[in-house]
Amino acid sequence: MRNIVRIASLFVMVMVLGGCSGVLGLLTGFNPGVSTVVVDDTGSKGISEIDIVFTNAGPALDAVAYAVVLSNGTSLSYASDAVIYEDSVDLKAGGTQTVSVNRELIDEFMAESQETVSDGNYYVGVILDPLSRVNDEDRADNQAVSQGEFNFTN
Ligand SMILES: [Ca+2]
Repeated sequence: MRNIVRIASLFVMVMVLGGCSGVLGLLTGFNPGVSTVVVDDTGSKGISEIDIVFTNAGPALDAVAYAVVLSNGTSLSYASDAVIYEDSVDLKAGGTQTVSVNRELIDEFMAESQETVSDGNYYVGVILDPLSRVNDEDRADNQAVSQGEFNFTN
């Protein structure tokens, strides 16, 4: 009995000290991710469509935010790369989900957010849950980047 009380108090301490969301993520196996980014750049302004495959190893998660960025390299930064599109995705338990973002959506988003980027060739990256709002036991799989660079023309 004493051991059970000890274990219970230790658990409460870990929850309080470690931050509830992180510990809950570890206990329940939440692990949304993004696996592939496929770009169609055959449009008159270069990049015309981006197909993103999201993964979700754990329980269902609703409205998980993601950002599409243009980057000069394969490592992505939500803070410093140009964000050309943002939305959220509902992820079913287990399996994968494909989302297509077309150029019209990108242009609308950039006009509204007043994001600007120079014409040029870029890697196209996707960052899932860029502000770390959802439970996730492994954040290493929350970014994916295109195979090579693609032209973006304003
Ligand atoms: Ca993850």
